[in-house]
This record gives sequence, C-alpha cells and structure tokens, in this order.
Amino acid sequence: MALPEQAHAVLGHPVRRKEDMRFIQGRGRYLDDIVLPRMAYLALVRSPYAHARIRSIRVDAAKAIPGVLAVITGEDLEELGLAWMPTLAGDKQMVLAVGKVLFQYQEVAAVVGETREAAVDGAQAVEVDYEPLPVVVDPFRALEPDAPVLREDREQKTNHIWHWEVGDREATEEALRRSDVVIRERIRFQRVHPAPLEPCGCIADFDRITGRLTLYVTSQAPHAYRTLLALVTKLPEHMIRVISPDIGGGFGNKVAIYPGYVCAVVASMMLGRPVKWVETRTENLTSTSFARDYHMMVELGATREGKVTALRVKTIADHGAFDASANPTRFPAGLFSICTGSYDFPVAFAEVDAVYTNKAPGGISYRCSFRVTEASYLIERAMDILADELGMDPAELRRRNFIPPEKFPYRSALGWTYDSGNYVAALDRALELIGYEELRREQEERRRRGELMGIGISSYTEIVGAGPSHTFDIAGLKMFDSCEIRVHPTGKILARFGTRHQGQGHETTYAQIIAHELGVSVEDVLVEEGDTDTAPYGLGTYASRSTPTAGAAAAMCARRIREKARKIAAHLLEAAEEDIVWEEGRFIVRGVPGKSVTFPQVAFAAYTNPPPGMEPGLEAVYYYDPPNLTFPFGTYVCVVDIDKGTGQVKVRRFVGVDDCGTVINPMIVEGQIHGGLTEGFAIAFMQEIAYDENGNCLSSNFTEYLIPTAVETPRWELDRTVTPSPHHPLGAKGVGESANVGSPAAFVNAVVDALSHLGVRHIDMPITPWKIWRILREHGITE
Ligand code: MCN
Ligand code: CUM
Repeated sequence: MALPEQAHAVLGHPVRRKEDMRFIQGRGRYLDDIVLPRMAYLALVRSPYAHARIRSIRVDAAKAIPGVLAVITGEDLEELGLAWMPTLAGDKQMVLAVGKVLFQYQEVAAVVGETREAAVDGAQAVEVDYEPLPVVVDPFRALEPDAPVLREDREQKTNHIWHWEVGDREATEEALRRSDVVIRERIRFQRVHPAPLEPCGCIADFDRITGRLTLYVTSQAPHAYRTLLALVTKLPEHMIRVISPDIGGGFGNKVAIYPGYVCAVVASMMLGRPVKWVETRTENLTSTSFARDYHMMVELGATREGKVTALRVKTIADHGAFDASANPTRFPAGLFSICTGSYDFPVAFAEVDAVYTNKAPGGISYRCSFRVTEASYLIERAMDILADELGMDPAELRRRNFIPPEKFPYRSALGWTYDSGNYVAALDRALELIGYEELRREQEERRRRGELMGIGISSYTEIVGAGPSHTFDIAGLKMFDSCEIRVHPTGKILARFGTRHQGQGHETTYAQIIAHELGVSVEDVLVEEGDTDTAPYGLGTYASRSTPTAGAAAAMCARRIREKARKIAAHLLEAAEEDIVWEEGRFIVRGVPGKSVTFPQVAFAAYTNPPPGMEPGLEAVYYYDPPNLTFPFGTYVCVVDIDKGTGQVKVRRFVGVDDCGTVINPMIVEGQIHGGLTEGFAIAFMQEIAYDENGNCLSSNFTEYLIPTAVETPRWELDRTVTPSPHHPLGAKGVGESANVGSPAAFVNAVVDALSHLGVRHIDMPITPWKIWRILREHGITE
C-alpha cells in the first residue's frame, strides 16, 4: 500500500529518540525512584526447597524486630480469599504458599517494614518448618504414571496440564510415509530468562479516605492489570488507578502479575499506607516469567529433489509449578503453529503437551512473540538437518521451498493467513552482502587444512500484531489497541495510547506517525502511555503488537482528526468541503495553490471560530482492531570459526536482512534488531536457567546466568527489504522481537555446519566451549 504523498513526511526518518533526553541524563522516573510519604517496604520470604510440605510458619520473632509493621502468610490471605490468584493462562497460582511449596524461591510469607532493611530482617526471622517431598524437574519424568503429583489442588491427579494440537494428523502421517526422505530430531529450546536491567516492582497506595487504590507498577499492560485487579480484589474498577512509570526493559518479563504485587496491595489496604516491593536480581531470575523450555520432536519429509512434503512436531512444554504463561486464551502454546515458517508445506501437524514440574512458572517472555522463537528455531534447524541429509546447499534448499511472492496472501497448512512476503529477496540480499559463494569456497579450503569454519542461515517468518479481537483475547479481554489525540488551540498535540513502551521508543515513533498524518513537526506531539486514568483502554506492549495495533490506531485517529479539520478548513477558506484537498501538510483549495491553511491554523479555528453549528474542539479517539496479524520476516547469515584447542566459537560475521514493511524510524528499528540479535547470541552461546536434580536453581545471579557485554557481542551488519503489510494503514509490521526469534538458529546452524563433516547434526543450546570441546575430543580432533 502506498503512503499518502507528503513532502515533509517524517515517516521513515531516523528521528532522534525524544525520550532519550531524560534517559541519558539519569532523569528517567522508574518505579524505585518514586518515594511516597509514609511509604513502607515489603520483602518476601521464599522457599529454599523445590517441593516440600509446610509444617508450620512462626512469625513472632519477625514481628518482634524493630520496624516490622506486619507479617502476612498464606493463611492470612486465605481468609481474604486471596491465597490463590488466577494466571493469564487460565490456571491459578499461589500468592503465598498454603500447604506446600512447589518450586525453589516460591513466595511463602510477606513482611512489611518501616524501611527496606527492617522488612528484609523481618523476612529472615520468619521460621518455616518444611518437610521435603520428592522433586520432579524433568518434564518426561513428570508424565510417568508413578511420578509424584505436584498439584494436589487440582481434580486431575497427574502432572499433565493440557494437550493442544493443530493440523491434519492423518494426512501428515501419510505424507511422511510416502516421502523419499524423512529427518527426525529431538530439539530442545532451553529455559532462559529475559533478565531486564530493572527488575519488577510496585508501590501499592490505598487511600482509606477516598477508597482509591493507586498501583505504580512495572507493567507492560497497565489496563489489563487494572481490570484483573478489580476482578481479584473486588474493588470497583474506577477506584483503581494503575500507573506504569518508565520501565528499564520488559522483554515480556513485565506482563504477568506476580505474588509480590498482590501482597503489596493487601499490605497497603491493611496498613492504610503506601507499600513498596522491589525484587532483587536473584528473585527476578528465580521466580518471575522464564522463557521457552520446549522439548520438540520434529519430523520433516521431503522428496529427493528437496521439496518439503510434510512437517510433524510433538512437543513437551515444561511450565513449572503453575501454568502462568501469558498467552491468548485460544492459544495455550502461543503462536507455535507458525512452525511451518517460510516454507510452502502441503500438510503439517503439531501437538503440544504441557506439564507441571517443580520449577518457577512462566513461559512466555524474552522477545518470543508468543512462542514464535521456539517455532522459528525448530523449523530453521530442521531445514538445515534436511539439507545435510540431502547433501544440498542450505540456501538452495530454502529457495526451493519458500512460499513464492505471488502466493500472498498465503494460507499455511496450520491455518495462518500470511499477509505479505518476499523471502527470496531477503535471502538473496543477505547472501550477496556476506559473499556466500566465496565463503563456501573458503570453507572447503579450510576444511582441507583441518580448520573448522561454518556458515549458518536462518530465513525466519514472524507473526505479530494480535488481535484481531475475534480470535485473540487475554483472560477474556479482546486484543485491540487504542489512540486518543487532543489538539490544543495552538496546534500542539497530546496523544495517549493503550500500549506501554519499555525502551522501544514509542514517544518518538508514535509522534512521527501523527506528525506525518497531520503535517506538524515531531516536537509538536507529546506521547503519553501508562496511566490508566488518562490513557484509552488498551492491551499493552508485548508480542511486537504496538505498531501493528496502536501504531495503526494513531494513523486512523489522526485521519479522523483530519476529517473534522477539513470541514473547518473549508469554512476558513470559504470553499466547499469537496474542493479542499490535503497536500504537503496543508489544506488547499483545489486548483488554487495560493489559497491554503495549515493544520495549526485549523486547530486554532476549532476553538475560536468553528463553522456555525459545529461542535467546538479538536479531539478524537480510535480503537483499532486489526483485520489480521502482520508477518515480518528476514534472513540472517552467520559465519563462525571454531578454535580446535578450546572449543571456543568466534562469530566472524553476521549479516541480517529484515523486512518489517514500512519502516517508521529506521534508527529505532536498527536498535531493536541490534538488541534482539545480541539476545539471540546470548541464548545460543551463554544462557540457560538450569536446575539440579533437587530443583535448586543454578542460575540465580549474573555470575551463573550470563549477559553478553560489548566485548563478546559480534558486530551486526544490517540491511532491509520493504514489503508493506497490505492491511495496516501505513503498511508497517512489528519488528521488536524479530531478531530474537530468527537469530538463534543462524548461530547454531553455523556451528553445526562447521562440524557437519564429522557427522554432527545437532547441538542443543547453549553451545558452550565445553560442549564443543567434548565433541572435538570424541572425534579425536583435540586431546
Ligand atoms: N518500528 C518502526 N517501524 C516498524 C516497526 C516498528 O519504526 N515497521 C518501531 C516502533 O515504532 C517501536 C519499535 O520499533 O518504536 C518496536 O515496535 P514493535 O515492533 O511494534 O514492538 P512493540 O513496540 O510492541 O515492542 C514490544 C517488543 C517486545 S514484545 C519485546 S519482548 C521487546 C521489544 O519490543 N522488549 C524490549 N524490544 C524491546 N526494546 C527495549 N529497548 N526494551 C524492551 O523491554
Ligand atoms: Cu514474548 S516477550 Mo514480548 O512479547 O513482551
């Protein structure tokens, strides 16, 4: 779809981020910067055991500590009907443990103190008597008939949570049977954690006089929080105000509602004082939304010529102690059914079984687009395994199987309608940039010399932008999003949104969209998000949905404003409305270029001189329910060299060609991709939330759970193609998670490619030097 012609189009320009003025000067206002009068502090007592019965909790010693104001246990919450809370996945989760604990670091009691120190001292003085129970950390073990049943609260006395399947089971079976070649592989996407710079926290401020609760909270979805809080606490919704201040990284970690928030609300209502709870790094890593933990069995069929015939995937999903993943109701496994990827599969079948284990709950976070990370990794890995099996170049195999550009809109075997794509263009550009042919020749030579070099390709397809609301809801809340625009008399604009950025740059990019539509400058548009008292209702920022939904709402809302403005312009120019055209950011009388008014002139007239009979003022609100999701895509190519002595992998080069349709701000998009690639790199080589057999979390701080610094991080070489979305008002698709979704497979494919001549077909992430070194030793390459 072509953009309206406008000379001053700010769309597509690398406008500097407006919000950075405060961020780079240390003037952001994050949760922990907020200090309210008479504010108390809350600390949590957490379980040292992964599975244990609670014999008793003694709180007297804690209460005796100077400065301790209150101690809350699960039993206290039971009396209020708040010991359990619903999760976003339709399960329930203990707020504070009652009866037993189900994972290490589970919340057991809350202590409120005058100071943070008093609260922490109090928490340490709470005495809990545990009786350890047998621990289940392996999801396969959890499914065995004699495994201990973890969730005694459920009617169903097994650890199986749900089964979900999609596609044609019989036709896929039949197609696999008739295929010339079938590859099978067990592929694990390990448990990881987004570990945002700022951990989660809140301040609950219940005013006993007005009966109003204000919750300041690190939330990616403040309106959804408000509604769910109203439903859980039974407070009337208009008496709840959720304010999500500046957020220091969310990455999906700040979508779920955590027990600490509920405890702070209860404590504030009990004490009539504001109560702050901010978790530590260890609490963040060990108890809040993890990501992935999928065990996937893939079978991929093809003809001998390398045409794919069928895809079958069977997955065991480890959800930990509670199913608390935040996904749309109809999609318990998120959008995992995008696992046919960029390829034209005639048939496919995917099934997922979710399982309880003694680990922290969560599942949907870390730039995952609702489990598209797992799906993309699976198919891109499987395509490389197939290429290896067929002895075919992996780029050539992809090219032969891409959904061709002329087939869009394309309906996939698992039921998605892809809006637009040109996969071969992105692949070709990436191969050209990296010099693929030459690299393959070099690899041949190096192999002859006994050196290890690999090239990995990943041609991912993303799916982002939920709604449409007829298919997508979270906890019943329809997934549309919103924009409200108020034009002040002098033509300056205040725009508010139902989304909430955590570093993505919405204050700039939304302003660009509105400036573009109304012919004003970016400086003239102030963007606000995150206060439920002022912002229009929306579902929030995750799953790269902001541009596809609220970004579209911004454009549509601005166009609604322009329609009224045109009437005012006609009045000012003494012309018929049909004769007024919008050109180069002004209203012009058709055929009389000298006769024109600017948008600010019209805005002034809206308050001072509106046409007779017209309602004064210039405001609009727009709720945008997208007709479909958007399907960004791209190709990543990675070149690695492996040190034979140490097993160390060095990423020599990495080229990324992304396509997110119309780009609103190329600098911000580039930043999003840099960040996502750095995360993909960390996942591929460094990160795992690991547990020992007793359920002890082995990744509880940054010496065990590694974050890449500028030293380790490769240099990213980026380019793009532009294939607009046909249904988005600006042609834009989301991009916030693309690089994390698409890149892990490129890294792993490169490493496996470097070792494929040794018969290596697959290595599970994280690919540590130790893993490689052991493989090299097995093959007698190193001693
Ligand atoms: N953009 C653009 N042109 C496009 C698409 C996007 O200029 N065609 C811009 C947008 O205007 C926006 C940014 O890129 O400023 C990301 O937009 P979008 O893809 O719509 O994603 P969201 O704004 O909905 O952000 C969510 C996404 C998710 S789900 C995770 S997880 C993630 C990510 O964003 N968390 C982040 N990127 C992050 N970046 C930072 N700095 N911090 C996080 O916590
Ligand atoms: Cu899956 S992480 Mo983001 O959707 O907030």
